Amino acid sequence: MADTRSPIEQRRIVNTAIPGPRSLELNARRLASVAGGVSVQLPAFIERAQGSILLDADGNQLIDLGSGIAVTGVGHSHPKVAEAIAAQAYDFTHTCAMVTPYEEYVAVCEELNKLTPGSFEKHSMLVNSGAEALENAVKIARLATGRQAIVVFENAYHGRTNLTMALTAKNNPYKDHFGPFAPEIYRVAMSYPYRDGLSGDEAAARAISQIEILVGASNVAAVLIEPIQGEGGFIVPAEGFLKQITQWCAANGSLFIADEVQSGFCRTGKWFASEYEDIAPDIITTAKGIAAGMPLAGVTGRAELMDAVHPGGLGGTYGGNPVAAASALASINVMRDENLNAKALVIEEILTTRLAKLGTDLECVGDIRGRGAMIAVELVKPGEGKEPDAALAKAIVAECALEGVVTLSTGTYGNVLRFLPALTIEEDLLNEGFDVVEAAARKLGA
Ligand code: PLZ
Repeated sequence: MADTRSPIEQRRIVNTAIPGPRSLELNARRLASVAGGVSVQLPAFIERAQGSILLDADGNQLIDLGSGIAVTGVGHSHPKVAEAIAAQAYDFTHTCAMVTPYEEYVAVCEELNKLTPGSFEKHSMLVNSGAEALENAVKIARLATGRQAIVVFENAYHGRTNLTMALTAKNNPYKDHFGPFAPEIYRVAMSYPYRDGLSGDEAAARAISQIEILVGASNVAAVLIEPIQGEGGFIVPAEGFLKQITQWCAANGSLFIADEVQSGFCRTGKWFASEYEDIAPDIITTAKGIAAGMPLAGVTGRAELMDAVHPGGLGGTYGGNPVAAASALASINVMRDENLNAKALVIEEILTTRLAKLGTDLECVGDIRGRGAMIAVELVKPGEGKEPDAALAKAIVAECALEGVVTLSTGTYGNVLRFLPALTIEEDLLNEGFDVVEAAARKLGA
């Protein structure tokens, strides 16, 4: 089942304008057939991808610094993952885990229970997407505590389904005119060191006071947070903030749920970003990096919480699909065998050093933050006001695309340029990709 074609060389090639003529033809078909609400950042149609290179329909080879939004941490079509997927597809592709089970589902749950922080007994369930994991985490937390309120934070992103839209902070594009939204969701202030200047203790005291005054401690089923906010702008809360919140939860009978959908699976240089703050969430949601792009997500939590739900209360047709589960098992082995936590830290060193250098030359570099291979730069207008510069972020992303480098912007204000390369990216290729970003920033920024 091995791929007999020659591998895609890990280098950038720009043959045509990007998107090129063949991609433009395909894009015309897309516009004529795909719902307009599903938008595309860069209509370069991909035919194959390997490692950190996307090969498009016009023969261009793009350096991928986004990993499909933090998904292909092990690189595109890692041979061990591709082979595991193919082998499982020949064995069987579906039985429905609720009808007749299979070992792969159990094995992924065993890995999740083992790898997530917390030495207590854990159980897991598998679903198809990050949003679905969040939906189930909330269901479990409400049933297990007998309470209804869910506390979330400014800048949060948790998905696009009805419940998760309510959990997500930003209106446009995620929520605009899609209401009414689910009730019993309360939003409090996030620790955002660059913009609020508060210590972890101060920011936690502010959030806890809001919870106690606006919600009431005894109503809170769970406090839900991304340990590093992803779509919000790679916001790393001040040290101690998360710990204080977990302690408040423990003291008040509320659960602490960490959404590690974006930050999990070696992305930050540890298996889970929660480990940096030495916290053990009661429930953790995972997706994205877990299965190299096959749709798989998980909810992992204290066994007594996960088992509080009546048999049959959790499930879904495809949850823990065998092909996706086989991909997860192979991906997790790659993470272990190739020590991708260490690789993420090398990426952090390269990106933060180069961004810091850029920051000494350019006033638009407001803040550099993140951990591991989850690094971002917040762009601001020159001057003291830290005024977000979303147009600059957008222009840099567009300029990089023309030069064959895929980057992503993010953030509540849309002014954050984020880097999410595959953890397996070769250093030379990462540096070449960043050369392009740097040239674009120097050309367009001040
Ligand atoms: N929780 C922390 O980052 C997905 C969203 C892209 P799904 N982030 C990328 C977009 O615009 O739709 C995400 C996340 C965190 C939950 C989710 C949701 O995961 O697999 O997209 O449902």
